[in-house]
Amino acid sequence: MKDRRKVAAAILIVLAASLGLIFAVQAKIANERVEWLMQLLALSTSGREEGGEYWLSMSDEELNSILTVKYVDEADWTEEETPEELKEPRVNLPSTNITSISLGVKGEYLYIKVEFEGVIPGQPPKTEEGGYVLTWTFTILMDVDNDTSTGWHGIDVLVGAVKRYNSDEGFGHGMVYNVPSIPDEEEAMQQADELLLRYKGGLGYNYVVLEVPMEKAGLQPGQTVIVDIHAEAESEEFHHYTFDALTAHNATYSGPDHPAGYVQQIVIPTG
Ligand SMILES: [Ca+2]
Ligand SMILES: [Ca+2]
Repeated sequence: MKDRRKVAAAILIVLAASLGLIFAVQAKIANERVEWLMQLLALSTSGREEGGEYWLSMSDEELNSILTVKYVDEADWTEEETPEELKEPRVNLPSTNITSISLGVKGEYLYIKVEFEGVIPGQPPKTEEGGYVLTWTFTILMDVDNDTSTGWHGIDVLVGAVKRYNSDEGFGHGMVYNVPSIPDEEEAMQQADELLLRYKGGLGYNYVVLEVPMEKAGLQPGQTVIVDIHAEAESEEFHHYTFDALTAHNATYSGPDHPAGYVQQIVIPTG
């Protein structure tokens, strides 16, 4: 009886330790995913405005005909669902509440449309603490080759958009690719390649469409890709003032633990 108790206690300790490790790794990546986004802002700022060089001049009808696959977000990261390390204030900031992700392929491009509950404001929203939101970000981490030993903690490509309210930089919308297998974020991102993506939506809209060149990203139609898709806001008071990650039943990931955190599994449409 005593031995059994000892074994049970040992198992509990191992379980607790491994859970702690998983959360520690998740917290690390979730908290340090900013460097690369800021890198996008450092790229040329010309042509980023609505109607500018990088504005996707496709009609809504044309885009809708391309976007053939939809993942509806079923979780709004309520108090119960939110991991402890992200449990800063649970407020509803509609511009960071993802409602769906739509995908489509045309020619050499993958089109990704993310929709939010509310419009992404051009001016910083006020927080419940009386301060302001500093940064709005939307992030897609991709483990393109489904191999955690390649890329930054498995991540080979990062696609996203960013608005930093306390600066006069515009709306950032781009991709970092060819990410080397280096665990340190700064080092990995410095050695990776980057480019601005054509986009539609953003500030003043409740959606963002990003046009991803498939070959550069290492993507092919029909391919399964492990992703972490989330939006968050940093305020003067909190690193994670809000946080919402896509959770869709048709994107459930069933593989082994992944260092990227809140992973889902999506299929690149065949066009
Ligand atoms: Ca949501
Ligand atoms: Ca990988």
